[in-house]
Amino acid sequence: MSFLRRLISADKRKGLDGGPAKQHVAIIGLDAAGKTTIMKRILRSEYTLSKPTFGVNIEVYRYRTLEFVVWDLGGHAPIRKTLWKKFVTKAQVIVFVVDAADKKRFNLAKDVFYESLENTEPNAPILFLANKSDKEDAASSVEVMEALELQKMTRSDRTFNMFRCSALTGEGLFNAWDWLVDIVAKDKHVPTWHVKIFSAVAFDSNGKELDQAIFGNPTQQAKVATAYRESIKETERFAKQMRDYNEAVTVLEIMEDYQLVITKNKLFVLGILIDVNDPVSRVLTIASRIFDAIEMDYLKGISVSLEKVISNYFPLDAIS
Ligand SMILES: Nc1nc2c(ncn2[C@@H]2O[C@H](COP(=O)(O)OP(=O)(O)O)[C@@H](O)[C@H]2O)c(=O)[nH]1
Ligand SMILES: [Mg+2]
Repeated sequence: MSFLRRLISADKRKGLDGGPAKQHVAIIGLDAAGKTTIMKRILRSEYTLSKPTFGVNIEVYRYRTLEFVVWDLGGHAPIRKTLWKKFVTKAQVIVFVVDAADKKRFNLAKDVFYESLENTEPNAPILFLANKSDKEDAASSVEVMEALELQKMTRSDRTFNMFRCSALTGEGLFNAWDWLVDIVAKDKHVPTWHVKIFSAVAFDSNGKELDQAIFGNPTQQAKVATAYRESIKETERFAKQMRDYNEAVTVLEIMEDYQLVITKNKLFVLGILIDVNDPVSRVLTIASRIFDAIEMDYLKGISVSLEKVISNYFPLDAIS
């Protein structure tokens, strides 16, 4: 399932008016850690980004039953702190964002993190994001974990994890979000192994199309034909936009039924169209294998066949 849908379907409790109860996610971290950029990156996929409310230090994003409260930690007036407590106390999930390149403020980040931890619900899972991994001077996950003294966390009953990511390129971000959603949806069995690949398209890094593949019975493809064409257009657009980056990822929802995972490595850009309910992390694993295979062909001067690569290596993920 797409991460937002999974979050939504995970929340089966009813609100007072009989509708589904809100699920609250607190996104915290020092200013300039990348929180706003991350939210925009994630919600853009669903085309429903709402305008931030409240002003500079607090942003609230809503998506159906989900409420994301984004908060810059450190240096707030007492009145703000009261408001903050109200938000963080009711958050079912906490996301703590660190700028992995801002080593001078690691200590401050650690202090404000443990300070805010006191106000959180004791069982709320925590996702640590070591953001800005695209920067050359960005610390490794281990360095960030040590800086935040996360060994302390292993002594508590909390579920937590850390991912290195870049809100700029999308690298690591969607895997992290998949993890978070699985944690929130853990009462519901979500099969995470195979996905349903409807189609795939590959471009080289200059935006030249290399191959397209469509899976399944062609007579039943009318429904996906439009999504397929859309996915080619979007992948090409992404290839052009991300020309200057070696690695990049995004996820777009297409016609409500599909999601398009677009991922770029040094040489190629791949757009893979899957079911809207499928986990993005599986597709990223598949994509890295496809990159290896098509790179070999490409370098040998053999024309790329996505259909061959996907049906050979991932037969259970291709729509039959
Ligand atoms: N290089 C790089 N810059 C980033 C990344 N994420 C955010 N930024 C930049 O860092 C600055 C602060 O980001 P913002 O999202 O406003 O941080 P916030 O204060 O935590 O909401 C902006 O200039 C962003 O463009 C990233 O992953 N890589
Ligand atoms: Mg912000």
